Amino acid sequence: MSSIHLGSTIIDALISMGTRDVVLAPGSRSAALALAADRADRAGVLRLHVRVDERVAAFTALGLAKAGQRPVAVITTSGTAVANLAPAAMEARNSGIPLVFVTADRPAHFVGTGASQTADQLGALGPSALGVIRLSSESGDAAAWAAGVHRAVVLAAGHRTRQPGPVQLNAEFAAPLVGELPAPAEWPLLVSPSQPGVAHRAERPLRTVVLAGDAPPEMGAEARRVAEAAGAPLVAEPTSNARGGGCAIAGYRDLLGTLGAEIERVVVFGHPTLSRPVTALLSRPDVELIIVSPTAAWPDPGHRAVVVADAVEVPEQDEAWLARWRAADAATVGEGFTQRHVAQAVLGSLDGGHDLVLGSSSIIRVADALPVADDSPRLFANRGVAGIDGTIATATGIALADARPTTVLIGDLTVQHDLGALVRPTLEPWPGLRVVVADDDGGSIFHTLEQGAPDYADSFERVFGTPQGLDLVAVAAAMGWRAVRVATAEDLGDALRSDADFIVATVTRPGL
Ligand SMILES: Cc1ncc(C[n+]2csc(CCOP(=O)(O)OP(=O)(O)O)c2C)c(N)n1
Ligand SMILES: [Mg+2]
Repeated sequence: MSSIHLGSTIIDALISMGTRDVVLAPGSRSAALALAADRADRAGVLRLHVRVDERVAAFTALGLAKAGQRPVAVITTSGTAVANLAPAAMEARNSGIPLVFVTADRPAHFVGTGASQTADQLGALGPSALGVIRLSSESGDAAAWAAGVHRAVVLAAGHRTRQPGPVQLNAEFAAPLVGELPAPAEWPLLVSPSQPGVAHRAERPLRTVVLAGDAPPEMGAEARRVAEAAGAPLVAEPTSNARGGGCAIAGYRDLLGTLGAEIERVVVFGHPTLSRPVTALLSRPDVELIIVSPTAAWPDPGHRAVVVADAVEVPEQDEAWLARWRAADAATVGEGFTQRHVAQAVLGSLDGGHDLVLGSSSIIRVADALPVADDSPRLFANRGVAGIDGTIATATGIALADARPTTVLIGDLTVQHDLGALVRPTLEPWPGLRVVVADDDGGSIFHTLEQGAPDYADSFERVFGTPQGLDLVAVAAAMGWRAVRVATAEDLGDALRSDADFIVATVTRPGL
């Protein structure tokens, strides 16, 4: 892929998203965009307007968008050209006019080196931009670039937010800047304007799986309802709050490698992040990907979404399709005393009247592979960026919100990231919170990742495992918690039935 491909794809995707007017202020870095826009103008699919001064170009676009009531794109070269968009951007932001500022840039590694016409131009429009979307000819492919344009246009148009305005689409072009234009391509994305309750009807009778990632309880319930109404297999991460009923498939990670090949459509609810087989599924070009999202920040890391909607109706599935998934489904907890046993015991001790907050390391993935439970607590985790910080404090907030009994189940390093949250202020109301720690003295998740390979064994413990040898029972007890340590499933069961509010389960670390 090259700069001419990037320029061509941006123009094609703008056209696919309904852009009819583009204003160009010429330069060198933006050459591929200029050539592609000129070709589209000659083909009659776009009106190209050329202005020398970027400030004039931007205000011209503002007028076109104001009267035309659809997003207009402005193309500039790199450097001070971008800053000249600011006045029109400010006006557009404050009058709600949809503009996509396509700012050509040098590859990031040139910024700050004294390279010609190069400055840090990200955020050059300051608070006027509703968002900044970044593309580079040196990373991703045409589908990824088109997906960036989709987001820019949808954000500028306010389709999902009801707040139109200016967006910066910053595109890094590496040399060579010109070349033979690839054939024009179409990049359709059906984004329904935000209309809660209006469902997209997926008409074609494709073999469908409903995929539910991290989601609030109401969205999880809707994912489960859609799967059950259609009789479709339900792949539900633990904090999807959808993981229950006859359609939920506990052992989906393994099955995606076999039956997964036959999937023709995936309907996504929430924010799936937990496993590589799911990430791979979301990147497959042969799968029709429908995203159910109430916002403009729909998840689509594989850049394959074809529909974004508030709700969806899926045609009824052939019974054999679900039956095959169910027949192959299996989930076991195995021998010994591991994170799996802890997760299963904790989940098994809680019903729908409880809340459970899961730490964002191995424990949530372990919970993801457990058998589907009949009566599950409401589940939460910080999966936005999957940090292991602030988990206990988050759980106290969740417990305070609804005054429901709340358990937080986390790894030992995750506890250490948030020791401050164990301090209970004497003058403050404190919620009913219990902490359960799966203590394997270090970060066991890294054993399952690339750095867990034998090649890195010499460095592993020091720079990934990081055992601290901390007596977490003593730490918690010093802060006034009723803390106990357990090392067997039986003792854990007893502790969960006791009034202990800080339970440290010493588990074996995989790989040791
Ligand atoms: C704030 C933050 N720092 C670092 C990381 C990287 N990280 C992810 S998991 C992990 C180790 C977690 O260890 P532990 O809580 O003991 O859980 P385990 O993997 O042993 O189950 C680290 C350091 C992160 N996600 N967030
Ligand atoms: Mg650990």
